[in-house]
Amino acid sequence: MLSRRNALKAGVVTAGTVGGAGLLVPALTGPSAAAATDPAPTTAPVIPQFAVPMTVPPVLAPSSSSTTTDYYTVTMKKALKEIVPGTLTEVWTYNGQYPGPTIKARSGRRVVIKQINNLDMPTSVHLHGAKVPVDSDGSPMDTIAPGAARTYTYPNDQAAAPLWFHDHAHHMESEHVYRGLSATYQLSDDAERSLPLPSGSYDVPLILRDGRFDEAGRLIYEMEDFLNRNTILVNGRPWPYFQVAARKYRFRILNSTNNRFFNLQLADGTSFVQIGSDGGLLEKPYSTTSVWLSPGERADVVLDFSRYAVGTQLVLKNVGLPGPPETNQVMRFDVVRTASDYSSVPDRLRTLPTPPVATVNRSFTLRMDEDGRPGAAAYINDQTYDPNRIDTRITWGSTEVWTVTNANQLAPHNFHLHLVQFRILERNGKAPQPGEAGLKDTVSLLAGETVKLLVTFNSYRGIYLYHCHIFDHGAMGMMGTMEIV
Ligand SMILES: [Cu+2]
Repeated sequence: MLSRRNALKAGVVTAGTVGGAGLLVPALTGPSAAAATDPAPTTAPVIPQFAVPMTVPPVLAPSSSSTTTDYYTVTMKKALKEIVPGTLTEVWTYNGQYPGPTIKARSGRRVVIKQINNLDMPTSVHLHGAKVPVDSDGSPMDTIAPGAARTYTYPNDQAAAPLWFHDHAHHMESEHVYRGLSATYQLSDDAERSLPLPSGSYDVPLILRDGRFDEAGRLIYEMEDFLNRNTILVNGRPWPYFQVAARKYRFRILNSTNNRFFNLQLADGTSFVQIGSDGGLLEKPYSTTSVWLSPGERADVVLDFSRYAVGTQLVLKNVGLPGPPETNQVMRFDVVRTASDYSSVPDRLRTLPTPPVATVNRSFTLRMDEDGRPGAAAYINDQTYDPNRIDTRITWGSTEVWTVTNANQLAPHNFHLHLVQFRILERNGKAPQPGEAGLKDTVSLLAGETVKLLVTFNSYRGIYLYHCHIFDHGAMGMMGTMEIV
């Protein structure tokens, strides 16, 4: 992680130049300092850290079920939620909940979701990480008009994985997700359920995001505003505390931000065990002191609190990245009781299939204007997104090596493919770290980095997207289309 951290430290000085808007806005030094010195009408409220309990999004019950399928109905609508203590924030929600309700699905069992759009903007629902037919992929131009509804069908023909559904309406997804259209979709299978991992109330999602609020509690949205988004939310609550027992927990961590990288570490520097990533469990558990998550990436970790005395308070930190200093803290675990623990982390979690040999090589170069020019754009292979253009034609059944390079000097990117889970063959010419050696759908790319991905296209045909999952960069053009024929 050292080289990545150093690379990002180099970015600290200049990150404000990315996209231009950041140039005009000095980084905040703290909520109180901002309130005292910032004459702008959007002064930040002072939100105490570790003052509110973390909550867990409710699991949505199906409206009906058949022998093969669970049917759900979800209504997208605005709601008022207390996020900044003492104020109400208007958020855009799935079913009035923020973050949205969790859908629990099982491999081999279909989920059908009727999405009703009661917002005043078009929306599109994308199930990130899922293998789905093109008409249920929620592509940017395939939107649900205000007042209309649409039914998405998810076959769940893939192994257990921590999926995520969020808005993907073209040029609007960045703001829509920021305003709340985001929820987790936990796909499990029998192999995963047979493992003795922590379960039930010891299996907890941690949905991370940032935000910028004004004193009235309103969420302020501006493009490329990450230097001013000084509030970290976990499951929709600012820097919460979470009361835990002195035993093992499984945490399913999702970076649901528009534009913030996390390098998560425990304040005491101790290690924890990463057991999974985007596409489900790793083959083997991996003991580490940090987890790196770019926007859209997931990490499944087991944290053993039995080594701490009751009464211990342990902060989860975000270390060494550009941003307001408040974003260096994420949440706090408070060890409040003992508990029995029959869970364990097996040495072998899963066996991944041996991928086919690749027969096609392609290269993708990610680059954005980072000199602060007005109207800055972002490109893949020197082209901005055009939904009417097919950028990459793929023969169904083929396995390909995609070499993806971030050609920027400063700006970080990442790379997400719809439809598929891939393997990372190399990062900067070397084997990937154990935490990204499993199945992935999103890969981090700091300035100058190159990854080689092994991708097999053997499921659905049609036109799908690949793009930078920093939503602002996608909206600036860093998206492309692939047609599998
Ligand atoms: Cu990007």
